[in-house]
Amino acid sequence: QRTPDWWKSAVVYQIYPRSFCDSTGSGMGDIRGIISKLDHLQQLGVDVVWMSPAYTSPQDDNGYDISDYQDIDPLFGSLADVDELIEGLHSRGMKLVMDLVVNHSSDEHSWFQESRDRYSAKSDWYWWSDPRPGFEPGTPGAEPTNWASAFSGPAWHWDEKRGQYYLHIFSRKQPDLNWENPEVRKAVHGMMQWWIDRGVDGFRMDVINLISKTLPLEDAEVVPGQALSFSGSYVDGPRMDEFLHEMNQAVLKDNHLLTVGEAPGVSVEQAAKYTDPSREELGMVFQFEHMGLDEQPGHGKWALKPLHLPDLKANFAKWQHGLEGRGWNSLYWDNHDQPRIVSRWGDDSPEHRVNSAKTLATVLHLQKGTPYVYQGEEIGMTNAYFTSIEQYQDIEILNHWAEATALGADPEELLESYRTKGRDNARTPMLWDATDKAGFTTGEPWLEINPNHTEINVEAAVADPDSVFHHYRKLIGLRHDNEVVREGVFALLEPDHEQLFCYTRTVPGQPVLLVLANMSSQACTLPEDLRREGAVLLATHEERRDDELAPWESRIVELA
Ligand code: TEU
Repeated sequence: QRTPDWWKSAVVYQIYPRSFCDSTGSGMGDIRGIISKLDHLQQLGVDVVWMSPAYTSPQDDNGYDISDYQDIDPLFGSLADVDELIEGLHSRGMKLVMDLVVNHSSDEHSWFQESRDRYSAKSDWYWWSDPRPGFEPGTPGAEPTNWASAFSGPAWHWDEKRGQYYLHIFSRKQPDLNWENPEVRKAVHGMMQWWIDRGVDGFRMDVINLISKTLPLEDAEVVPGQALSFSGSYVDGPRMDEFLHEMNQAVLKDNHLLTVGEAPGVSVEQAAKYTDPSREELGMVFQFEHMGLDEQPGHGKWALKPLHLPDLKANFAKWQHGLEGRGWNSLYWDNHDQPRIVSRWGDDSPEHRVNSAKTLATVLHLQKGTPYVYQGEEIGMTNAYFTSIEQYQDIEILNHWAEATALGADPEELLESYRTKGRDNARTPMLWDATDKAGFTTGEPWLEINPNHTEINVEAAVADPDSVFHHYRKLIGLRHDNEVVREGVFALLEPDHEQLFCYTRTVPGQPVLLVLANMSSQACTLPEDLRREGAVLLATHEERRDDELAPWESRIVELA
């Protein structure tokens, strides 16, 4: 029942299972909890659920460290629960996309355990290497290259049993698979086919643009003061197109699956290749350029810098134009790795939270591409505002804290960075109602529930016709019902304006759509040429002036 390119008119909802809904009282969300909330997703109008990993895992990186790709961790339920979830989604006209995490496995995967024996059949399934010549194993500098892990420390770990180092771009419990080995690629294809046969409608591919490493593995150039993680020669490597096309031909082609490759560091040019239908690689990618606009370039995510709106508008325009007629954009603000957008680039004060969440949604969803809604984004959930390191659970934060405080960093500065950009901001439990555990669990939640759930929760949002929830529902409806929203060519207006985000979408022969948005907490005069007549398809404010936008006011106008 999947037609070609069905996913180009779809809206995807991302579920982070451990924080969505707990059906057992364990304090962790689970698959039966998701099944119990399918009516909420149907009411929202989303077409696809992307479920973050629930596979067997030691949970070192919350399930992005997989020890069995073809089983479900008892924490989340069973394969039978997944079958029931697929049935529940399909019976509602929705689809399921699974997370494919194959740049690395868990070190507890049987493949890795076998590979630790250098004479085993899987000896070459991971990146093993001798110490740097002249260095004793386990001594600083003995690592084969100077690459840093994304989760602090070196990207190589010494394995006593094998007597060699192994590469781990992420945590030491996430060894990188060796994609140069055709047996590895074949095993991944087989696992994907197994899930496709089970009824899965697509894959979100975790850091897929890291699987091809430039050989030989060499030291990264050291730029004083610049972050070393992601500086190695493993982003968009030389065999990426070959590996993706091979995967496409093996399991994706003719299945009309949704495929989205998470691609940290990907350029527009490379993304145009990855998503060019004639190349038969991927349908779309998650690019990260806009996510880096509030950090000091080259200094990593914790080096904060205020967002300059013209930079954001220029980046969106670059990607809209860069993929127009060549590939296809994904559109996102939030996911389980990013802080919540209404706190990050909106205004989550009681006065402005609702309108800023709505306006942020409008300027994203009216662009060309497939929008992704992260759990809680549809009700304007905010950051967690933790005040002590003990409240955090994310390995990325905890490892950075240990490393940075040991080097003398100011703890309060670090906590401000984590409050602003930390991944746990997105991982606090979903807020279903105003009861003391927000309807998420009857037990002790694995991560603190945001105390503002008394005002911000699904029950209140669904009951309030002016809520963020109903604004998302209407935006999703506009995409389903309006060809210009799906196909219209994007054109940015007022690129240098520091409050306004305005653009048009055009399909020849159809009314032009004009998006007007004030992305600030101050009122803003509308330039003369933007005061255009036309039907208002969706607005944040009932009372509207034609010469001024109120703080966080936006509207979509079908030009007469
Ligand atoms: O994320 C990869 C990635 O680029 C992010 O981890 C990012 O580098 C980091 O979060 C900076 O904020 C994917 C998954 O989405 C993430 O949850 C995993 O931790 C990571 O890969 C390893 O699997």
